[in-house]
Amino acid sequence: MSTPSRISLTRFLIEQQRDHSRINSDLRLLIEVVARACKRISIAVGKGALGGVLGSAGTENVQGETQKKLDVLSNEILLEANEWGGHLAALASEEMDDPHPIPHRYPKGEYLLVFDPLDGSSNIDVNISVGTIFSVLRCPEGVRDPDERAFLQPGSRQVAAGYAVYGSSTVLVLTFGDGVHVFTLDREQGSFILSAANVKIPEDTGEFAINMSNLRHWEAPMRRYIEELLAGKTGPRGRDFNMRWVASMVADVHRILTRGGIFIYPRDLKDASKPGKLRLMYEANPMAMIVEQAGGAATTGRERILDIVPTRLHQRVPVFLGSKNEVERATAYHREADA
Ligand code: P6P
Repeated sequence: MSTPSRISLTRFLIEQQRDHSRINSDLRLLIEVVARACKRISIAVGKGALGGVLGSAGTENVQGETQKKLDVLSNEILLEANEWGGHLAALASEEMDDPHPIPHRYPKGEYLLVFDPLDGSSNIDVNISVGTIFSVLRCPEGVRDPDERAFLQPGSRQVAAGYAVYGSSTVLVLTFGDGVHVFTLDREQGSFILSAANVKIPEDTGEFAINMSNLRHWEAPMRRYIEELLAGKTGPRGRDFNMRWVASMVADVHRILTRGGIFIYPRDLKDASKPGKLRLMYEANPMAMIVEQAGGAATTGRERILDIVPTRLHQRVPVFLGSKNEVERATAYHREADA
């Protein structure tokens, strides 16, 4: 029998559970309800100005950032989708100060879900791709009412990670620690269809992604690395480089997963109290797991992101991720400077 060209997310998850024992039924349910929530978010995002959900919600999140109406809506969609299934012990989100407990009327499960419901939302009103990023951890043994401490596990303990990009197409990217798989939403059928399995990031690249306006605030090794790229053929790298910066992490990371590149949001001295802009638990960690599973690398410029033991739910870290050889070079420059 010929292999069907269209493998749905449901079939893929069943086979991961039945044939490969990679996941259990609770984790399969978790991914299915998150994928369904992403479809609902995709529909809301896709309505744009006609949906009455653009613009500011008039509130601020724990980061002190103005919340967009779609930030709040996306967060509510993910909470509602995950409360009743019995697969989670608690949830946490960029949009909520503290973890969200499972209501007493529902059973609890063994997993913790932490997410950025709508990353890049500052791009919403100008119709640039945004996305959802999520990370799955196990709830520590014996913890019945998990609080922030239950979430403070290194990224190497994630059992799954993924993101959805709401762009020209809606794409869902997943890893369970055994490769990275890409699903594209068939809008007519309403199903995510496997479009690429075991994706690999090229180890070398000619493309970098960074917000250059912060250059004067960077540390010396960071400036050295970028100035060498800008010097191109005439400089020590002996080749020209191209630059992209969408200012939606999901869009930049998806480009890198698809064709290579290095994404950098370094520590900058604009605000010395902040070690970086991006959040460890629901941006850096899930993207680092995905990138490493695709043969790339992910560091803070000094250490592997997945080794960091978190101290706070919303802590920030510098992020260097993507094509292995470029991330290793930039990291080596920082370590040399420290030495
Ligand atoms: P800047 C979006 O707000 C975000 O958290 C990431 O998605 C994105 O990579 C970064 O911030 C953009 O930051 O400083 O360029 O606006």
